[in-house]
Amino acid sequence: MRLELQIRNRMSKRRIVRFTVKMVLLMVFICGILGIEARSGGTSSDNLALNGGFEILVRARGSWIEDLEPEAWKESREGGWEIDLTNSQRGNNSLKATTAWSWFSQEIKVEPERYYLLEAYVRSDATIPEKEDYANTFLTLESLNWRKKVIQTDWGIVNATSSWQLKENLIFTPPGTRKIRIKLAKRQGEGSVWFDEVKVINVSSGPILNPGFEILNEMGKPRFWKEHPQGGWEVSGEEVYEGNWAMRATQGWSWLSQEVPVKAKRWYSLAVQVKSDITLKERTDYENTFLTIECLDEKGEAIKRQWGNAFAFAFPLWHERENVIYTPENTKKIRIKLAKRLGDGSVWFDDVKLTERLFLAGKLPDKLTPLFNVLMYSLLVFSFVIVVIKIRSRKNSRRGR
Ligand SMILES: [Ca+2]
Ligand SMILES: [Ca+2]
Repeated sequence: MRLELQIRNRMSKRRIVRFTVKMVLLMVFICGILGIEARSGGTSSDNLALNGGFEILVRARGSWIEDLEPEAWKESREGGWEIDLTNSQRGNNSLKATTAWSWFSQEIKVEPERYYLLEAYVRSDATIPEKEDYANTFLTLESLNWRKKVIQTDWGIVNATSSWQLKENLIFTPPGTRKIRIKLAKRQGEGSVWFDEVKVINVSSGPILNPGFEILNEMGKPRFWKEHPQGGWEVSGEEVYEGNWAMRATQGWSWLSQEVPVKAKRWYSLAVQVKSDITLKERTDYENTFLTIECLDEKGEAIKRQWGNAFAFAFPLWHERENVIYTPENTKKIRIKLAKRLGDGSVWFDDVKLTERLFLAGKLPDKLTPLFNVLMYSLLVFSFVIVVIKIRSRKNSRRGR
């Protein structure tokens, strides 16, 4: 009898262990799925293009001889493309185009309504000395929908010169975009064009480009932002909310602006991290900061404006200030305009966010995350309770014997 009990006891313990292991595995599985979900939603500075340096070569399909071609790329029928093993910007190889309007292409999965930047190093011997801006090269991007139909073409015509230079094409993918197709080509002229180090980068997680002022140009100014001629804007490396850089305004009514494509008849919220060293004077309505929003029509004319006067405090902590606007009919874009308004001193800006405030649009991952968390914790608690109940019932049944 005692032996039987011991065996039963051992078996029930095994069952509990098995059950717990199963639950843990399930949790790990769910966490894995969630992790992937969270990552796919964010911005990435990674190169989305494969084999952008043309270093990986494979045997060409259907070729009689051992003809090599760069992996992941497709050559159009017009041909005229060669791998150049003697001349490269980086690595061993570059790609040489000898025939005009013959494409070398690659398709990449992307998200709609995002900014993508195509960068490539180009050089050419197809220049005409008397013409300075002789556009001989295509860095074209086509946006494709789910039927692989081209819904937008951004030609990206650039001028390659005799030395390697970085050229780019920035695009905003229209709604319905599933993929973009990179298309490299020589455009015109006698001679060849070389390509190397092709990159495609997602440059915004939301609608604003360079929202934290982290990408600077050769002049040390934040890319994609336009500075008013009155100036007074500085890149600040000391006072920073996030990352390496913030922007400091010293001149009142001098705008730092960016235009963003938006939808009509929607609510939008502009939220910016600010701080200031302007000290309070006797006036009570001493608003030192502008977070202005303008709604622009098709012609780029401002059809509505919300000044967004705000007060940035003069103590050493960053805080968020917000301005909200409803876009009228015919709105195509919003122009964000940041500025210092009044007072002696500076206002600092960082982490500019524009969000649409309608249902869950554009906020889905944020809204879903807590739901998944609740789901996961309840599963954990549930499995724990089950284990406890099982142990108790075993004990009770043993006592009953
Ligand atoms: Ca290369
Ligand atoms: Ca920053």
